Amino acid sequence: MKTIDLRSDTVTRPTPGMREAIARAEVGDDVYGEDPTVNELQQRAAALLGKAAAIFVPSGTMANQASIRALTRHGDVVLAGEGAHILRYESGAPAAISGVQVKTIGADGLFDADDVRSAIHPPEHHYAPTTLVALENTHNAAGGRVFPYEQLRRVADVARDRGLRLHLDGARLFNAVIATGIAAAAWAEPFDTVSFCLSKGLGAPAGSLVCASAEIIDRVHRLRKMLGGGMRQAGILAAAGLYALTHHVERLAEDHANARRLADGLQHLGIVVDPPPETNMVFLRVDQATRFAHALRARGLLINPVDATSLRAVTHIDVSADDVDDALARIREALAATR
Ligand code: TLP
Repeated sequence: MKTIDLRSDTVTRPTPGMREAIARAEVGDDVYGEDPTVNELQQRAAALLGKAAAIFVPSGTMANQASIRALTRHGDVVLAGEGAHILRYESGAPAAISGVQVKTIGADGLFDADDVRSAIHPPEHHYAPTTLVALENTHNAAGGRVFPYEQLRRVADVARDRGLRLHLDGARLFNAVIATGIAAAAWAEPFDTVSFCLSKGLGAPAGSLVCASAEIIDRVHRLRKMLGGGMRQAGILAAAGLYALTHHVERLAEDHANARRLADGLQHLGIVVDPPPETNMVFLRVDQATRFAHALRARGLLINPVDATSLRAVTHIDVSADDVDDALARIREALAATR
């Protein structure tokens, strides 16, 4: 029986075309700035996001944390949505690496201009300075939800107006692009730093980019070195990233259709899906998530619990519509076995 892996879109393996691009990659030592494929990827990413410069880093976590460090000082406050990946899933890095406090605002990962306005500390010595707003799009813990564009612009306007900097965790920015038809550069425009990942829905084995002004990228470059993220013949990975940007962006629509197919099927089985999927994630609400995940695993279907009563299923390039139907059949069996 074929294992169907819906734990994350990070589990994808390079396609034959991507492997060929990797094999053909021209490389050099990127710590000397001499890897032509990395340089090409950085230029392409900067152009795509409408920023002056970009830097290739090993992971989304490093992209976020180097950006936060580049934009803040120790003791500052960073505002972020509930369940923000930078706070929940990055091993305490904002406190450990940047010495900042993260304060969550709004609900379900989303927040509006008023939430920012009322969270900013007054400029008085009792209070830590509030200096950065970090936004996540699409929002992972909130169900792969797209941050509504007009709302994002309002948040950015108030942040700018109050002298705050802005970081976008765009690990899955291209899912938001495909779901809305709004270009990556339009999403990125108000932000000082934007990170995006090649190793999620885009299907590359590793790597993320930070896109920003040349001055900020210079600072992130130093931080990448400090954090141990300087890689040598990284063109091997950058080639996969270039291939992904050419061949794997438009196809995200298939992942989104498969997520809807899965959600519809689950609802037919009487499983609550909440929220309705906007991109490639489906959140299942059940009585006992861990027990259900075990029953699924016994049937060759991998879906991770995210809390006591929820599981997250993520569609990706290695999952077809037939696999979704097959997954639904296995879920039906697991339901019968755990009732
Ligand atoms: N998210 C992973 C896990 O860490 C939860 C996943 O399987 O979804 N920002 C966002 C919004 C992310 O979802 C992730 C990865 C990251 C940053 C970090 O990327 P990596 O894993 O490359 O450090």
